[in-house]
Amino acid sequence: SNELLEEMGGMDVEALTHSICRHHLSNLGRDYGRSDLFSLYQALAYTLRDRLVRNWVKTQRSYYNQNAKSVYYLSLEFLAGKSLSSNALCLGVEKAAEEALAKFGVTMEEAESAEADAGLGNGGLGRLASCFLDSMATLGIPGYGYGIRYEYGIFKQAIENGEQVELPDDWLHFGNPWEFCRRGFMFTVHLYGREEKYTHDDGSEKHRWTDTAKVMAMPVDMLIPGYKNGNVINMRLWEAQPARRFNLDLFNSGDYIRSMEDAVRSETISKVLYPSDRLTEGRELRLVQQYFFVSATIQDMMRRFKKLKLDFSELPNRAVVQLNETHPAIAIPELMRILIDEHMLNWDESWRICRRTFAYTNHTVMPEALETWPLDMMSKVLPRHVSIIFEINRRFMEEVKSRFPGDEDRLKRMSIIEDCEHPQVRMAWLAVLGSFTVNGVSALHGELIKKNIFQDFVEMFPGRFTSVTNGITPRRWLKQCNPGLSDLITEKIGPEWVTDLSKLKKLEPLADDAEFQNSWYNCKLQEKKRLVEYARKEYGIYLPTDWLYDVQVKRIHEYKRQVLNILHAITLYCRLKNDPNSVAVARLKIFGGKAAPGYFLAKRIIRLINSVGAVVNSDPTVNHKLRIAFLPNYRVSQAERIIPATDLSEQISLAGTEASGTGNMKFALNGALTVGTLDGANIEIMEEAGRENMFIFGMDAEEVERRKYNGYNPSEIASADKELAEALHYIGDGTFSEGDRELFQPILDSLFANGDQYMVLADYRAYVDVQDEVDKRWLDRKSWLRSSILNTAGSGKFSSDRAILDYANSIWGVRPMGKE
Ligand code: DL6
Repeated sequence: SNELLEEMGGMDVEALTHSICRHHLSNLGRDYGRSDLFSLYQALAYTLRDRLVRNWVKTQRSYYNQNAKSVYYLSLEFLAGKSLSSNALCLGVEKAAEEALAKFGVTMEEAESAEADAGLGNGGLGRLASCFLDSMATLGIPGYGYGIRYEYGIFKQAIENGEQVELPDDWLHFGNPWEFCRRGFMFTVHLYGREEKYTHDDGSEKHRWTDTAKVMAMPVDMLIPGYKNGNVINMRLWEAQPARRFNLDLFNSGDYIRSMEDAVRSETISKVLYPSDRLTEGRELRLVQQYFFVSATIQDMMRRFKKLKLDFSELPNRAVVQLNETHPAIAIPELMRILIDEHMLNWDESWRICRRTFAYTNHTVMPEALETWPLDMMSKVLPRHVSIIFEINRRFMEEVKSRFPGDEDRLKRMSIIEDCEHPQVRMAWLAVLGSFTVNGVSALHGELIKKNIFQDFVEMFPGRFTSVTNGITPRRWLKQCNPGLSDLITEKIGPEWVTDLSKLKKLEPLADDAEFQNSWYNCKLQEKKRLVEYARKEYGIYLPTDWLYDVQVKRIHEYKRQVLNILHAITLYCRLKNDPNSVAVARLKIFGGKAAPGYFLAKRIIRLINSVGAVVNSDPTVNHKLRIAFLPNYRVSQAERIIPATDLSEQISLAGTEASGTGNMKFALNGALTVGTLDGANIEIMEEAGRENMFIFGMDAEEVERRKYNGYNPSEIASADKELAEALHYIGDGTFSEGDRELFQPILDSLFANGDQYMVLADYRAYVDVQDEVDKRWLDRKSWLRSSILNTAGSGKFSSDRAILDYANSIWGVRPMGKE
């Protein structure tokens, strides 16, 4: 059988070309002499998938033979983006694939333009999950990603009349050549029904979940290669299928439509990703999605474990389940249910096993983003689980009572069931109780969650809380997206940085080298030219080339403070209107990002950005020094074009609100200087790159707290700052809305009537002043380039390889596997 595996693996141009032709015939059913861009993309994808599956089989055999403990990374979101270039890169066939495609008259870039982004996530949380899989494969950490194969990923954003319009993301329309659908390996998932008591053969009282509705979960695997190491792991995404395609009785009685209803209802479960990234919507379908993928995943885990024929107490030595946020936290009562109801273990044994199997990552500091489910809804969808959650809570409340006798308030605060008019199940409390470790995603965030949301739990379980700073994969976010800079770096310090990012430190001595600086500058310019071309071709947007590229791309959210950035733009506009020579640096402000479809204010902010842009860009007294571009439909593949071209990275959230950020790391890695607050991982970037190589401004998290405590008055600030008052005035007086004074009133209301929750006005002056510093530095080209190089040199810590090794060592108890 190994011979067969070897046969499939030719990596040279000839073998790839042969395989591309063969797939045109055998998979696409067409003549390779009549290929087109899309068929070439597909055929090359199949060609690479052959090589991936061969390595996957070898990897899985090797892990199995080494009795490896496996990581189950459970995430409702994976933001994979495109796979063609990254798979070719990891397989080490980029050049051969390029040459093979050239025989058909096509470049790799062109072929990849035919691929749809796999956008199965909202933003940072989903992209983090994909970077983590890349690093697990690269490091040889045995593991799986588990999630949902949404038929529709994050919506496509179009901009019409300056406003966001959402369109469905039909990414599977032409099929997905990367995946393997494993129809033969489905699991049944139960829902609804009721809990029933019965007497077991041994006389004990037991429970079972009965009269359930059933739906099938079909595994669909996407293969994730490590970087040039022959390892391949899989991301297993579940697709919902009806338990019965149609109801034969109804069909026979002539009710064709009703006979199909069950099928449609089942398929709805994996139909669409919820496009809200932090406010929980509390919708039943979302809860069903969560349980659906958790149930199938835990069944898959137990199937593998049972093959080992070990005692259940061994489970935590063979598997660790990392919960990416609380979205999969229902896995805790699910494993309890399986052990108690199906395998007849007692409560204490089962709880010990659970508590040693699960770990939970928290990704948010904001209490309103903590997930809760209405108890009545959960009782309807998952009656047995609710009963288990009550028992977990009952025992826990006993523990709290004995530790803190008479402290009723504490009991209320810590109860998993929030006792109010419409009782809620607090998923974060469940996740904390059922996990052996809870981690934040940056040093600051790790401390903040201990101080605020989890304070009571820290008192009871002080050793349970830690933090692991996020990371990004250097393969996609430098090597692949910025080939010019990658080659320059490799030429100077060798190629080891790709798998050991700390090696970038070796660039430090070159930071002042004039020749190196020049080459560095040229790489940036090259990437700007690429972006200019991309924006023209994709969106008909014309960008100037050699300006300062000032970029804020991320989800649109009040706490991320795009409004602060636009206030700065308006201030520059005012200065230029007063005196066209008052601004020294020509600056292009680029914005990008989606707003949750139901988030009114975020959508209005998009409108404001575009409206200011329209006025600025068409005003000749201004547009020689300032332009504003909103690039529609921000996504992974677009980020790969924008980030390498960026000079200035905007990371301006209110201190204490952004858990970590990962965009900030991508920009710094690609040599952008950050203008940022002391928030999330910005602080650690500053520690690594040096404060003098960034533009830190505004309040830190403690000052924010103090200021709030002492009473914060935005109106006072606005009236005391002339430039700020002027900028706000123009938002309100119709300058950017063709005289319409109502259009942006909601934004002004958020800043005044609603108390400026994210303290935009409090940080305005510091922000504008630090932007003046940016201009000064930009004019001192050598100094700018020095800082740019030092940002890249200081990015070693932000590799997802480091993050995964942290998880592996301090949480998972797994080690990278050697080759057999
Ligand atoms: O940890 C990944 C990413 C962080 O970098 C961001 O700072 C944080 O906002 C984001 N959190 C979420 C919370 N989502 N929910 N639910 O997306 O996580």
